[in-house]
Amino acid sequence: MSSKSAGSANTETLLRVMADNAKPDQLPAGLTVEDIKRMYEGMIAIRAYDERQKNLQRSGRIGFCVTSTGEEAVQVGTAHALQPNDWVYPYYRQYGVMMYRGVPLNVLADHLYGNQEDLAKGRQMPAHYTHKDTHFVSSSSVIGTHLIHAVGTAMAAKYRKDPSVTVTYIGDGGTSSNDFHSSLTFAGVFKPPVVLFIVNNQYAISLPVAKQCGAETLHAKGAGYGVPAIRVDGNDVFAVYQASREAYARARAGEGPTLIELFTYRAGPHSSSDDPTRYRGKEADQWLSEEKDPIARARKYMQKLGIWTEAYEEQVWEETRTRINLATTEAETTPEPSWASLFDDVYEEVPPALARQRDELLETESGFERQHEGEFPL
Ligand SMILES: Cc1ncc(C[n+]2csc(CCOP(=O)(O)OP(=O)(O)O)c2C)c(N)n1
Repeated sequence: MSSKSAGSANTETLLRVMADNAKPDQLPAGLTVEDIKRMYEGMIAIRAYDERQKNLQRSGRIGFCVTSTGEEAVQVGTAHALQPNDWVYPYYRQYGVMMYRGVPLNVLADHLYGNQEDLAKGRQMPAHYTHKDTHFVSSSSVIGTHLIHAVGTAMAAKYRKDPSVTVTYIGDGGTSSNDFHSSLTFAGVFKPPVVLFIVNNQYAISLPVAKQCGAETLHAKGAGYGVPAIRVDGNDVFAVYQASREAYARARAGEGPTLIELFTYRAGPHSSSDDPTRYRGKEADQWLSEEKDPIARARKYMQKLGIWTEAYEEQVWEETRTRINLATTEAETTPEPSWASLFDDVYEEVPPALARQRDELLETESGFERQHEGEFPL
């Protein structure tokens, strides 16, 4: 019997591609130099977006944000292997998958501000992105519920002989939810084309994973449900890609579900409302060191392949920051949704009592604006 817990790295059980310091003698399976650069740039885009979100929140220009610093490889590695018709059921920390699938930055920025262009019309909690055209399903704040929807979507695809794969993500904390149990039960029995990623970033807000789960690893949970499982170094973008690609291929070939634990670390706070210094020491800094940071590791690998220069690095950062700043500046100057839009999408024909309330509200809104004109500049 082992006394190791799901919180330890247990590195011998982790799938890795960037495992040693040797110069790679070939590119990672399935990837070209262009792919590698695209993945690297995708990780930088997430890091830069987080940097911007954090600054906007700290300066009071947006109310709330969720970042994923340190978890960029999880998002890019899993997204790179997806096909356009596949379905994504994220939780709040995987907006990078949406960015990587080509959703314009304005879509993300508009949601951050909840303005009138926000696809959720300012009604969702911030950081709960959605994008219908890329099959990025709006996440629920209630931990775990989306896993059931994901497995159901995959069951429907199997029934309709639709070749899409459904992927979903859950945190280490989320693996304790009832819905994790229900979804794994259905996945194991009906064997739909679904891939479930456990993002083991080692904390559920302040609770370390060792207090969340008594098993040695989180991927061990798959065996109990008859779902093949693998544990991957979640800061090795090429290993994440390799495991994802193989699992998606299995799903597409009718071989059923896979559970993949991605071992990583949440280097930032849980959200902008959290202060991690209250429950952990300086360990977060180590996870952004040259040895552990997923971006630094990919950079070193690219250096060894001879496909990275400082000029390239500077150019990528500068272009990325410019694009992000432009999108957030535009979002900031876009008006907020009108009060009357509260009444949209509820009834096909607004009932008379509700119509009266809407009209009263509209009068109040215009009266309020007249009274306070110029008092609330953006
Ligand atoms: C059913 C439910 N219980 C509790 C919460 C409060 N809550 C929000 S996020 C969170 C922690 C989730 O941690 P984890 O699943 O490890 O994901 P992470 O945020 O670390 O990426 C909790 C407990 C909730 N939203 N839903």
